[in-house]
Amino acid sequence: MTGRTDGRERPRRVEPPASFVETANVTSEVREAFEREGHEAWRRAADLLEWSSPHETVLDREAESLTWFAGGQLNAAYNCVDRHLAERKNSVAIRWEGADGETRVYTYLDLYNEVNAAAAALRGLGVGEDDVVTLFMPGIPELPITMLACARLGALHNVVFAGYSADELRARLERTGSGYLVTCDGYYRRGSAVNQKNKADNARTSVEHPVETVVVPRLDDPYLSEGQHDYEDLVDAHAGDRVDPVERAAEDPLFVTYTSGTTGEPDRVTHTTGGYLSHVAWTSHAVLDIEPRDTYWCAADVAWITGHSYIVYGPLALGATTMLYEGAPDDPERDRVWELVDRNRVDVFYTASTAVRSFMKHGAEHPSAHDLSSLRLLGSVGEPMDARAWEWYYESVGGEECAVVDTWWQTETGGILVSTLPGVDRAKPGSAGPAIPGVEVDVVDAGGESVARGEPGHLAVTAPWPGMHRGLTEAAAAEGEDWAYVTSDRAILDHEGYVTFLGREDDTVTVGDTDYGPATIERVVLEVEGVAEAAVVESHQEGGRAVVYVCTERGVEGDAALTERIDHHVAERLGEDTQFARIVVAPDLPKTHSGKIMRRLLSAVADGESYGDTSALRNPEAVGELETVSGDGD
Ligand code: 6R9
Repeated sequence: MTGRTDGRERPRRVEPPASFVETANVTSEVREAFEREGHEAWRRAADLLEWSSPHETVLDREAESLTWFAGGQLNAAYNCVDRHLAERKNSVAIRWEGADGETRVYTYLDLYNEVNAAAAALRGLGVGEDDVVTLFMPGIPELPITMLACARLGALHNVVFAGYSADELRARLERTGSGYLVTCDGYYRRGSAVNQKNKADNARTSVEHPVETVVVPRLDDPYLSEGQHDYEDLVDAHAGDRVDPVERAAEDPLFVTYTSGTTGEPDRVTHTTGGYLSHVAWTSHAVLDIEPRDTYWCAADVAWITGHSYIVYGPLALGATTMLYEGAPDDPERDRVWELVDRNRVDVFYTASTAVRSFMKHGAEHPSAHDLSSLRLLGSVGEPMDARAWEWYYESVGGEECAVVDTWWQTETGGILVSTLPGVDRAKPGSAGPAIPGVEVDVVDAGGESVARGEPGHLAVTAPWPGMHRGLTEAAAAEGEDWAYVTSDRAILDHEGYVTFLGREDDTVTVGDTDYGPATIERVVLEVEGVAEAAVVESHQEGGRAVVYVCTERGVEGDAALTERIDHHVAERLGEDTQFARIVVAPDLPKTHSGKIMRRLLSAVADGESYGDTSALRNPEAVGELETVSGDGD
């Protein structure tokens, strides 16, 4: 394999495929325009939408808080649905694949009817502008439909990951003062029906305020508790109703959500209607290169910000077909994802980098067994992507003919901020890329001063962008012109302005006298042939030394020879004093619903401590397997 970067050679650069460049949505002209026009250039993002009143300013720095597109009025559901009816009413808006093999297709006209009926039903229950409606469902069509129904009413949705416990749901109902809950009786996961309503009931009855509850019947034997409403009955009763989209000011909130919280307490984040929607439509267009005729699949959980921005709002704002998948990527077979790409002729595919590494673990024979020639662009998000996973994605999935983008952003940023422009910039596998046009980044030390290029520090975003969340626009105002949003991500900026991410500050691992971002060490471990996934954590029991968890590629033994190879390679690359306390070979690593490795849980397992509730995990079964493996190693 080419392109291994070991820090000594010049990293490999990959030009965008010629066929991609020919049709790419944006060219280098866009970067030049942003350089020339400054923040005024962001009007291009707003221009992708239809506004009922146009904005007066692009960015108002004088206002009490930074204001994007002030004076503009719009409705997000109108932009994602109604305005496409004239030209695309019979085009598919949502193509749904259920975990049990059921499929459903919604044209833009179907979606218009469903969203109107759901909005009428919610309004009938009392939902009005600025009310918070909590949605507690997996990836079933009723989830994007009710999100859009809320947006139509100017109500804020608060989507809670379906796997969360009753307690997590209760906390979110309470913290948002949400008086409405739309949930389901249950859903299918890995061949079994999972009950959802008991959790919802437990949460609902333990909050102080009343919670009007609607239940989507997903299983065969729906049942309701007293006073609850059946979603289908409600929507049927409102079939054919029309609800005027409520005009919202650009700065009015669109929804609330919570940060991923793999380490600390999750924070509440509120996104705006105009800035957020412009930002996600623009980045769907410029970075993910989505065109209205595309079938686009973002294989992520809708409850994650990635699902909000790039399953629902971005692609629908552009009038594309967005795929929604309820099940697990390897269920019932390991080639499930590729079978779906093949059968649905997916043009653009976007998923978590940790998912790419688990596909790599399962082996290239799975993608090669399918016709993936419809693919044009492959995207990755959620955790740093190492060069080997990048190359695997590019070769084994993309057949070296797709653009590959590694996109960095956060719940707080609303949409993508760092990524190559796929038809313009060369990719450097292992590095996410430069800031997108209009976004400025720097790497700073603990005191906020810029560090030298090539040195690690914190990533700071040094100019405002439209998708910034509400709290950020307010906090930033106090700082005046020189404000910067310093993230808790460790990163290195190279001389071409490309950013390499090293992991979160809170996951730092100390080895010898050096503090490493976990990704620095994990990248080196992932260079070892046969290692597909890796996570490095600090162990208190081992005197603060690092423990590394690895998963091997299919057919590779996790034996002493492998651990020796890892030790040897790490010592060679990072120095002889970089010794791990233990190397644990595991079948799978615990990941959150946003695909992030739960390093906190891994360090608890390493120390034999209790790790509490695992409901925040997408694969809770991985924990039991880990304990057995770690136990064996002691
Ligand atoms: C979209 C999303 C945000 C954190 C972020 C960073 C990590 C996301 C990344 C990445 C390296 C990438 N992250 N994308 N790290 N390269 N391409 O993931 O939002 O769930 O809020 O997480 O994810 O650490 O700070 P969120």
